[in-house]
Amino acid sequence: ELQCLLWDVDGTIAETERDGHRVAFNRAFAQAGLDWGWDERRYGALLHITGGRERILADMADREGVPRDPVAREELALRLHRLKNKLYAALVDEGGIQARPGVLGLMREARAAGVRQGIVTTTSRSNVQALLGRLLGADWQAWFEIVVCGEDTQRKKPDPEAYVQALQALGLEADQAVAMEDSGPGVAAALAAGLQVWWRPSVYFPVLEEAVLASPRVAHWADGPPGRCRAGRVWQ
Ligand code: XBP
Ligand code: MG
Repeated sequence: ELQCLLWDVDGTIAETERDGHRVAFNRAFAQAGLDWGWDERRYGALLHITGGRERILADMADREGVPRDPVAREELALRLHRLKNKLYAALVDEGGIQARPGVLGLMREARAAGVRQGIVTTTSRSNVQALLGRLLGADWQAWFEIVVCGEDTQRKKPDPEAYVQALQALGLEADQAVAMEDSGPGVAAALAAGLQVWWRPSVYFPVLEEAVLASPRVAHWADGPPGRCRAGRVWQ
């Protein structure tokens, strides 16, 4: 019996990547005096590396003129990532990012029906705070029993660790929760943890591999969510 919604953040709750994180990364590079830039195509390719700091490091591997010393490289990536997150929060505060259609409605329906909810993301906690504070208000944490962020796990999606941690914290079996996801790595993480998935295509993940979509545990979120919340349960 499904009784819990586990929400991915980026790409699922809002289209944060192209006009949010990507723009903030580029602003951070510019503010740091680097002539680096990620256009939409490059960023789309880099999104398969989850985690902003990890993404910067992966990009550095293909660049000239970056520190050769691995420690110096790590430090630069960390500094750029912190700056990016600050700039991302400012962008969100300006109202630049909206919730995707149907998201707030489903969250409200779940809350009213007594369906448990959690956040499971590879994004930094500060970015979750900025976005959900803006979309749901200052008491956004009251909507979710658990909030698993990038800082909370050893391994980011597609590793199932974040979902496994969420299930443990909630005291649920895998077949009692459904993950709302958009990305290939996100869907892979949820499936590897044994969950049902409601997959929602996003700007950078308009399609997934045929084999993934054919899984009986994946339902497609088209015009609206493929199920409803009623009487403490998720029906699909
Ligand atoms: C999200 C990510 C994050 C964001 C940026 O993946 O991979 O890295 O792109 O946030 P998912 P940070 O939606 O699958 O959780 O810079 O805080 O990592
Ligand atoms: Mg996502």
